[in-house]
Amino acid sequence: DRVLKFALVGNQNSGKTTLFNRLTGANQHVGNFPGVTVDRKDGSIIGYPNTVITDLPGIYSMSPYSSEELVSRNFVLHDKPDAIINIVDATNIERNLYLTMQLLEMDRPMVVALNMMDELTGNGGSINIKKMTEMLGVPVVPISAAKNSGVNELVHQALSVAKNRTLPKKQDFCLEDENGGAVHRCLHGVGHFIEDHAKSRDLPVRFVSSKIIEGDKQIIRQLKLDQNELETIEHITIQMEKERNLDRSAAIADMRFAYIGRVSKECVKKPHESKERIR
Ligand code: GDP
Ligand code: MG
Ligand code: K
Repeated sequence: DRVLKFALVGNQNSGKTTLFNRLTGANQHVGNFPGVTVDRKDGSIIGYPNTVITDLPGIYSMSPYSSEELVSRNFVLHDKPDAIINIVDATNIERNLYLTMQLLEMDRPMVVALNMMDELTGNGGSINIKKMTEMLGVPVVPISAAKNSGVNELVHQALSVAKNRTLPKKQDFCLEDENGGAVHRCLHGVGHFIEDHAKSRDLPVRFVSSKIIEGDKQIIRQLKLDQNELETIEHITIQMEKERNLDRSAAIADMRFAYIGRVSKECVKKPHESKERIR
């Protein structure tokens, strides 16, 4: 059997280390990512010697502004883990899903480990897991890494998407893009334009499109776009900024947060306010 590679990705304080320790026990080794002083931990999942899980640095975004962010996205783009395990703090869901949205764009097999469920439910909150699975297009597994609940089911789902190479179901995150779908049109326009460049370099079209619109120099360099192509993309992007009345980065972020807002509204029952708990 081939070795299945997993990447553990999440925000700081989402419980990544706690989960990694649960998954690997003593089967860990510690190192460094090449060229940067970012810690790297690898281990095999207990009971599955033909697996390697890599604990990536805690990050909020897949932008290129820190070594941690670059290490994480290069790992997903170039090392191509068989599946991503995205750990999300269920008590801080809107903030954590910002990274999830970008991971989904990377179009790799993925599961969401919804952590800290003990804390959320302990405070009277709840999450509609079926609905969230539907809206994100990947399996969502409620867990408590600290209490060791849900972890077996998480392993089961992660092995399943990795073995079957199950990609996220295509969702249109631009649904909330009012003003006549300007961001939607821009993403599709740019996507169409760079599709061949991206595919020939085995890069995910949707992720690359949003990064180019955001002006990401590393991705632009990797795609080897010529001056004419860059000018066309700039033209499409300026058009979108005018229609949306936001700058490019704000418009892309706004689109992600609008979708997150909908996921949260439809799937999450927040813990009671303390006043209500007393009553
Ligand atoms: P990391 O920064 O993502 O590596 O997060 P850690 O694993 O260090 O966890 C951050 C804090 O959250 C620690 O105090 C953990 O004990 C706590 N924690 C982790 N998982 C859970 C959980 O499932 N439930 C609760 N209530 N706390 C947790
Ligand atoms: Mg940690
Ligand atoms: K906490």
